[in-house]
Amino acid sequence: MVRILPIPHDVNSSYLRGTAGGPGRILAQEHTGSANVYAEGGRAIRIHEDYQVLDEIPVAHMQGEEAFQRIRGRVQQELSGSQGPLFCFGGDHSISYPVLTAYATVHQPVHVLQLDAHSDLYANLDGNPYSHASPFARLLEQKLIASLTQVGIRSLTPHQREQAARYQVRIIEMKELNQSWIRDLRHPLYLSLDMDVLDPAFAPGISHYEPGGMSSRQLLDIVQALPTLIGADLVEYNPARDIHDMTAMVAYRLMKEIICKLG
Ligand SMILES: [Mn+2]
Repeated sequence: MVRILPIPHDVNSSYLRGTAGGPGRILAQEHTGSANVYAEGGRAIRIHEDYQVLDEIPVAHMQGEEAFQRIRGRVQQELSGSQGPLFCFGGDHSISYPVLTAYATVHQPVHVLQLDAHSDLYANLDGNPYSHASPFARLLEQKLIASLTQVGIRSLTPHQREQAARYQVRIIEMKELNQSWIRDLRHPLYLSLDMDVLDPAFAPGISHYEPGGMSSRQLLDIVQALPTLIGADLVEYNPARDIHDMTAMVAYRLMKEIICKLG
């Protein structure tokens, strides 16, 4: 059974706070009466009835290494119980560092697919090595993931191109988007989905607006074409920037489709 783990943590965001309020707002969409519980493949995904929403990790106001230790420890604990796959909810993208560190500790370094407007490969940003712009630099330099494939990227700097070359990151930029990379993905596969991979027109409830992104349809097609996942996170939904919960509803739809891929 898939278990959902809220991680409301946004102190490592470089521009705006607010993503700590994301998990609660997305989960609430199931009970608004606006949509039914079915994924597009026909499967009913009753989050609160058929799956387990775990108690959130209390890291909303915790800083730095202390918060990451809490996240890493809790994810390790949940994974070692072998009670089924985890779906982690940010929070900002910094949480993927402690979450994937836990996967590497409990199982083995996993192959990661990152869907994102940004490569998040900065050695550090504004002097913060835990920045939400740096989780994948930390994971790669410590060899905590087996490989990284990034799709939808449209904000690369020369520094990030150097980092990508150094760590052999495969990048499919948004300007060259297709689906041929899907057949090259390796197992065990983990999905890290940053909501800003979507064009801001489709997902205004995010902190960083990068034009020229995916439509909701393009992203759903990609998720549905993926092989089975060992785990996933969904990050960077910022309810403070949303309009009538429209981005929360997109995230709710994506959560249902991703759960179908978690077995
Ligand atoms: Mn991003």
